Amino acid sequence: IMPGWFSEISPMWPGEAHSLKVEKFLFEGKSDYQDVVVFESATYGRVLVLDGVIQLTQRDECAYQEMITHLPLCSIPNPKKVLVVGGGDGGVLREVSRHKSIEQIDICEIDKLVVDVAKEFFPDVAVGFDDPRVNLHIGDGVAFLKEVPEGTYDAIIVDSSDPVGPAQALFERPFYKSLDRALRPGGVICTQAESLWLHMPIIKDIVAACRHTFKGSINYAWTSVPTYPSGVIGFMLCSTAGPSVNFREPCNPIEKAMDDKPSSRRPLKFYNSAMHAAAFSLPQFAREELEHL
Ligand code: AAT
Repeated sequence: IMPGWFSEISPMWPGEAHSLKVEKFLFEGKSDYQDVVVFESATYGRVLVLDGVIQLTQRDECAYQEMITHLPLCSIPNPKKVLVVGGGDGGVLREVSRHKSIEQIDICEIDKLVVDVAKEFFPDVAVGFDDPRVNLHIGDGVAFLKEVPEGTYDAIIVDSSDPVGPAQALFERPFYKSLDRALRPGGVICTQAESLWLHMPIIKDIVAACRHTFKGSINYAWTSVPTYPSGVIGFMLCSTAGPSVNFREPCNPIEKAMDDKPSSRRPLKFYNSAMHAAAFSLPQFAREELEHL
């Protein structure tokens, strides 16, 4: 490990570690769930790290937060009620609130320290909490979903950390079942679904579990996020039984979906309809491994 640099080391990506030069450590704390660190990097702005794993940087958070949100919300007409699981930094909330059809945004984040740290160190991300449609619940997403009445949400976005630690249950079959139950017919989920370069066995498990659970369409999408392991991240998009959803051709394009009222939110930096369509093109090795699951 080089002095003055942060290296992201984990058994989830053995033999490699992306490193960022540290200008200054801004926060180091420990919650009931995880170690929380914020540092100022030389080239990616401020960085949020949980249990040694990068969750976001100021420079590239736009790619992940915009894609994980607008891929599902632009794929259904008139989304009104949305649930976010994880996402305690507020970035996904910021993106959901761009949609003018939205009436209610619930969020269930396990770790209050993530919310507090985001509000202090990442105001451009935590701005998502300022929307009056947002209801924050601090608790485990698995327990929260058990209490949700059947058919409540149009879309559920699972912005979760990797399947080691508090997020492990968010990658298991009973949790997918509870998502399916919580959605209205034709409702959609979008979950953080790891890297094609590193996690093919995990991705195969996710796809198989979703095929088993969701009776609508099942699609894997991916995009580029330079500070995530291997520089890419994927998303699992599924719809329930009911009105069919074609994720590849968004029926609710972002230009029409977005609020046209003047707003303090920054404009989109990453997502557009061409990026949406492109996200579903998979490299040959992935196509071969995923198509017959
Ligand atoms: N938008 C930033 C990216 C994230 S954040 C993941 C969030 O999920 C964290 O705030 C974490 O505290 C929360 N979380 C973990 N487990 C649970 C749970 N069981 N219930 C509710 N919230 C939970 C993801 C970055 C992906 C990194 C890829 N390597």
